[in-house]
Amino acid sequence: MATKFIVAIFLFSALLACNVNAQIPVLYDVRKYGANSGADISQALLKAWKEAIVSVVPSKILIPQGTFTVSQVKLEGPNKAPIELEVQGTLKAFPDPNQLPDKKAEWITINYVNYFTLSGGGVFDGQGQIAWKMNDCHKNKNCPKLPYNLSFNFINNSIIHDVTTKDSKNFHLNCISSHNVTFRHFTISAPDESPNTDGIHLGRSTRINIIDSVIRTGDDCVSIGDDTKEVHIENVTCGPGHGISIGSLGGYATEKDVEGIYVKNYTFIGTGNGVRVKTWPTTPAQLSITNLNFEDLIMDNVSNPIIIDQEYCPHNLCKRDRPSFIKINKVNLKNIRGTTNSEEAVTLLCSKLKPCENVVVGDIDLKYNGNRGPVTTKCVNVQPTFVGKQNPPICATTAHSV
Ligand SMILES: *[C@@H]1O[C@H](CO)[C@@H](O)[C@H](O)[C@H]1NC(C)=O
Ligand SMILES: *[C@@H]1O[C@H](CO)[C@@H](O)[C@H](O)[C@H]1NC(C)=O
Ligand SMILES: *[C@@H]1O[C@H](CO)[C@@H](O)[C@H](O)[C@H]1NC(C)=O
Ligand SMILES: *[C@@H]1O[C@H](CO)[C@@H](O)[C@H](O)[C@H]1NC(C)=O
Ligand SMILES: *[C@@H]1O[C@H](CO)[C@@H](O)[C@H](O)[C@H]1NC(C)=O
Ligand SMILES: CC(=O)N[C@H]1CO[C@H](CO)[C@@H](O)[C@@H]1O
Repeated sequence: MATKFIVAIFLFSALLACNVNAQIPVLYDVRKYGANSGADISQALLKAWKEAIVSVVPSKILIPQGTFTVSQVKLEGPNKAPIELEVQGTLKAFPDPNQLPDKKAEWITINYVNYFTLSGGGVFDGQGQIAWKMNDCHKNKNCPKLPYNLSFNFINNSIIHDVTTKDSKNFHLNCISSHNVTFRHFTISAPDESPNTDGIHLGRSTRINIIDSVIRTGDDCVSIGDDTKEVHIENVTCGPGHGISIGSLGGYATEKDVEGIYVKNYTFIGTGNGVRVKTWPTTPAQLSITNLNFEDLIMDNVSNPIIIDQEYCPHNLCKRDRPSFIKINKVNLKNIRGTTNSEEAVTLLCSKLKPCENVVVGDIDLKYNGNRGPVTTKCVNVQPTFVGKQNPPICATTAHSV
């Protein structure tokens, strides 16, 4: 009798466990909350979200196919169970950035969630065309700040896949203070001439994966800010755009280390830079940048395929009296092929105060498709180890100037 009872309990728990795993999420369709195409669905989306985040079983919020306006929305956790936002349709921002109810906040913000999934094949259309014309930040230090398109902060164990962000008013996606987040089949598109439209900006985060994605934009495709560790970027195409940037770093004394950046099978098409590390001179920050791995990269008509610049000072708007305090250590550049349209294909310009260490450059084959030639490797305050094929030829002298 007792055995039978135990077996029954065992079966019952097994059934329950099975059920939890295979659970179909509870559906929250925004149409049930008053969303209809043409109108602003922000309130309906927020209502659906507020019900979904308190659910103790997995939930899914659905934005069906169609075109919807979202004026601005902030979706925040904490959530009690896994939560998914499935966007099948196109979400459009108001074209004029002055119409954002809160001009200082992002268009769509998702904060403080765990086990969140964004999916659905839909499009986030930031309608940036008017905002870009208002951007004069290249000549005006007090230029009005325009919001990011999407902002996902303090999110853990989350997946963003099969969605497109288009024509953002500023950076497309800002992802700060997040851990274990994967972007897959994530498409970013904005024209070449759109200013400051960085693709994905990461900061203060760990274990971020960006895979199987396409980024076309007017600024950095991916930019990595301070206190970021273990970023894996694989099978991504970037261009137009400015490539992948680590930094700029050193602007603030409170900045923390960057460590473990892996970029593999990445194609750059007509970009200003390929991979770039930039640190400001004359700054109080003392952090280090360690363990950078750039492997199997294809450069198609890129201006600066590989550049470490520890004297970064755009538009000459900085002091240059002291070298950078930032230490760059352990850099692997391996199997980088294609074409460059500037003579300086590989530039390793390190700090006199903190020379770069443990830099390995292997199997580089970059052809110059201009006519000023010859194409060169520039090394300052660094003595790289060269292995395998070297075109351009390795830097002949290691200058200790600057
Ligand atoms: C995410 O993880 C960090 C670090 O483990 C933790 O401090 C934070 O509370 C987590 N956030 C959520 C929303 O679970
Ligand atoms: C990272 O997040 C994914 C997606 O939610 C999850 O499946 C995986 O278990 C997480 N990894 C860890 C170590 O928590
Ligand atoms: C690489 O990414 C592209 C774009 O998303 C995708 O079509 C392709 O299947 C990916 N390749 C592999 C080997 O996964
Ligand atoms: C490498 O990238 C190219 C171009 O994006 C893609 O076609 C190919 O499938 C990728 N290979 C792997 C192994 O991801
Ligand atoms: C390469 O890029 C330069 C400058 O961006 C451009 O003028 C030129 O037309 C491009 N060449 C090819 C072959 O795409
Ligand atoms: C609230 C918030 O995070 N606003 C950000 C919007 O985007 C600009 C840059 O475009 C940031 O400076 C703001 O902090």
